[in-house]
Amino acid sequence: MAEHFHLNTPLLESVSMSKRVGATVYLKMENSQPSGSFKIRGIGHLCQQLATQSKGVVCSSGGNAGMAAAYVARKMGVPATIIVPSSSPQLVVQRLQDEGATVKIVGKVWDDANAEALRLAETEGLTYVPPFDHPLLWQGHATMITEVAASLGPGVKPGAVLVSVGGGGLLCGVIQGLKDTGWSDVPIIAMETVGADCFNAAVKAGKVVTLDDITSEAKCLGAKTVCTKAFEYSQRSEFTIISEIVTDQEALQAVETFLDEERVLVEMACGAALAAVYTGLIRRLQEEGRLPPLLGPLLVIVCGGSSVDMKQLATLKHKLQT
Ligand code: PLV
Repeated sequence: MAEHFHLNTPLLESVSMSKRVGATVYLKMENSQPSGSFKIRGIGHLCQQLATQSKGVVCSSGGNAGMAAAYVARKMGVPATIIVPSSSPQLVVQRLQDEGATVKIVGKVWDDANAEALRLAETEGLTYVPPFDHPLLWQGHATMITEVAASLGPGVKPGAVLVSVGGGGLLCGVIQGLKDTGWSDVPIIAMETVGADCFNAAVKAGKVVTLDDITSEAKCLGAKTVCTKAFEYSQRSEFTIISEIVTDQEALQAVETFLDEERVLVEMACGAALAAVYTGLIRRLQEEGRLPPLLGPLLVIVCGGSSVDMKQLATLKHKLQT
């Protein structure tokens, strides 16, 4: 990739997480990207390929894809329209507007907002920026794994990779990156919250399924249907993808513990992955023989997220206590 919008993010060793897991834990700090999440990698790459001559981009988002699209569009001098569902907190709308985007609130969940984005692309001739389902996004996201390989140096390979799954774009990008690096045999733990678990539902059903509704507060994991590519990967024997779910309470608790111990605030979409460490799930998977003993470090993708501040954290805590 020539010029790009994303940064080479730090790879930090977490002493407290390593203690919990019983193996070295490395954190890929995607929260420190411009726009606050890994999304900038894929969306930056996609926009460079598809939007240089564009009269405007339109992106449907739970928040973070929109933040990335708005940032990239501003840098490219192209107008951005971001469609978010009513479930996205007000602070997301504000942050998108601060990025210079036009924001429209349409429908209750991301799928509704996406229908409107597709309609606008068609009727207004805008360039459609999908949040998770496009090969250019996966190619862009894959750079995070090649960066990890460069940071770890020759001879060091992760024992497993921990990611969150919304629509599956991050998962597809990580797999693409593992393939690019010659690490296809590294198991992946794919985390979702109960009520935003379209990948887990597809894996269980043996086919892509559409959830009736999104009931989780991890709204940025809230796609009702996982992208086909992510499901296909789960069916292929050359990859080990372990799909697991945590409760909203566990994801939120993970956000708080991460803030306390690592001094970084992320949103619940990211907390879902972190919860695999804090709830002891990783150890449990090893004890059950579902995850091999970690022969290398555990790589945690800290996907980040801008849909959080101290007020939103307090709101979520209150909501999930009752
Ligand atoms: N969020 C998408 C989809 O929302 C969005 O529009 O921003 N972690 C964070 C912080 C995220 O924002 C997302 C996706 C994910 C993880 C999951 O990534 P995915 O969708 O590529 O699996 C509905």
